[in-house]
This record gives sequence, C-alpha cells and structure tokens, in this order.
Amino acid sequence: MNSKDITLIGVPLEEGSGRGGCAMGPAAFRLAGIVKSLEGLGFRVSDSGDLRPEPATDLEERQDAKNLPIVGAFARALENRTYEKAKAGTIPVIMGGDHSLSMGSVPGMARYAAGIGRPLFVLWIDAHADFNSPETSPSGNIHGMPVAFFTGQAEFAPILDRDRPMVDPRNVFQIGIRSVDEIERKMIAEHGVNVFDMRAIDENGIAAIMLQVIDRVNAANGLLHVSLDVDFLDPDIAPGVGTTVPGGATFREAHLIMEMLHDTGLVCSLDLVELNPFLDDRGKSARIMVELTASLFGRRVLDRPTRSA
Ligand code: B3U
Ligand code: MN
Ligand code: MN
Repeated sequence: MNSKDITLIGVPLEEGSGRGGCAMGPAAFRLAGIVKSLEGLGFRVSDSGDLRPEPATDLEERQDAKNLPIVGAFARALENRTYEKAKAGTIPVIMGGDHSLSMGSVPGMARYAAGIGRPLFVLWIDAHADFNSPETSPSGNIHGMPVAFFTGQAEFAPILDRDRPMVDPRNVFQIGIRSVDEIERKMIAEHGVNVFDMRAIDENGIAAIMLQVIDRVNAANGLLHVSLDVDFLDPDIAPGVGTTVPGGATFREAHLIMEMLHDTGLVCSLDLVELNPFLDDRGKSARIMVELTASLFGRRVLDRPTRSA
C-alpha cells in the first residue's frame, strides 16, 4: 500500500502464551522508539493506544484452549480496530502481545481485502507453524493456533462472525519454521500452506524465497499482511521471547526480508508479536524489532533501482 499513514495498535495480551510478560510488549516498542523511527521515514504516525477489552462472557474457559474468554475478547476488539484503521486508509501496525492476536488482526485485514475485491496473503515469519487446533494442541496455548483459525481449520468457538472472510491456506507463506508438532506437519501439507523452513533458507537463501513470495502476491494483485514473531530470529540476537528455538535467522536475513518487502509496496499491515520484555536483555529484542519495522517501511543504506514487477 502506498499510504503515508500508519496507525499503531497496542495489544497487551499474554494469556494466549501460557506465561506472563508479553502484555508489556506495547510499552517496550514505544520505549524502543517506534514512533520516532517511523516518523523519521516520512510517515504520519498515530498511536491509537492499547486495547483493553473485558473477557467475553459468552466464551467458556477450557483446558484445550486456555484463557479463551480474554483471548477471544482481544480477537474481537482487534478485528474491528484493524479493519477500521485499514478502511480509513492507514497501515495498521499491531504491537503485541502474543501471537494469538493474529486471530483478530488477520481476519480484520481479510474483511478489508474482501471489501475491495483483492485476495489477502499472509507472510508468517516464525519458528513455529502455529497451525494447531484445540484438538491437536499439546499445550492448549492459543498462540499455537492462529493460522488454523484464520484459514478456517479451527473453528473452535463462535469468536468472530460465522460468515467472516477466511484466508486461503494456499495464500499463507511461512518462513523460518523449525519447530512443528507431528499433527501440525500433516495439517500444513494437507492444506497447501507454503512453508520455507530453515533448511530452505540455508539451501536457497532468503532472496530467492522472497522473490517467489512476491511474484505470487503480485500475480494475484493481492495485499500482504506480515506477521513477525520474535522467535524467528536466533535467540543470540533476540532473547526476549518465551519460546526461543536455536538455529534462527540472522540479523542480515531478517533485514533483507524487510527491505525486499518494502520495495514491492504490497504490505498492508504488520503484527509484531511475542516480545517478552521480562526475558529481554537490555531492550535488545525490542530494538531489533523496531529496526526491522523501519526496514519494512523504507529505511535503506543506499538508493538502488527498484526491481520492476
Ligand atoms: N506448537 C506448540 C509450541 C508453540 C507454538 N507456538 C509457540 N509455541 N510459540 C504449541 O503449543 O502449539
Ligand atoms: Mn508464533
Ligand atoms: Mn513462534
């Protein structure tokens, strides 16, 4: 999208992750200078503050989907806020919060995309596939379920409208995956999710993978929502996350993804998730996430000719 307006949406949600800390994420992103950094790139930035919904009384507590009343309430509030801010012509940047928030942000963008007659694609940058459902989840933590939810494969409660627009699983690209449960592995293959695991990155390089993704979205005249989980990065450079998995992406690989995405103008919205400031090392992970956001919105070292579509 070519909008010069960004809306920040704070989502202090941690109940999807099974531990405390992610609720401090939005404050850490602000402290790490996200507003100034985006303003410095020529954007008008409006911070819409933090969502603070009450737990939904119509959703039940259950062991296979823990804290559903509050996670569901956040999903509803965020679906609406994301949709409204995109419809107003701005780019929603969602500051999490754990990854269950994508049960709100992605459906909100799917509603927006359907309204303007364009398909929504999702780039899931994560160590995990997050394709569990309450039936398959080993932990019951909802942050391991959002992709199954927004592709319509885990309709485990009436959280959003029954006839909401879904994302076609074949329009989901996952990059950096290196921790997948056995049943998840089957599910992602069965539904045609496009997965580039760490081995694919090692063998082909990030640039070749990104060109494939970009070509697919361009060919369909799609919109691209980016969902960036801190644990995509190697724990050495980003320790501030509850589920570190060794062997993650480097600083350079992560920046290249963002720089290549910027040049396409396809990105319509962004989730920054799973930052746990309580586990961080002197704000290092918060800062790198803000730097990656800046690269996505155009910070560059040198001008170079843009690749034609
Ligand atoms: N797949 C496991 C672990 C997990 C998924 N996402 C995160 N952890 N962050 C689960 O509980 O679903
Ligand atoms: Mn995740
Ligand atoms: Mn993850």
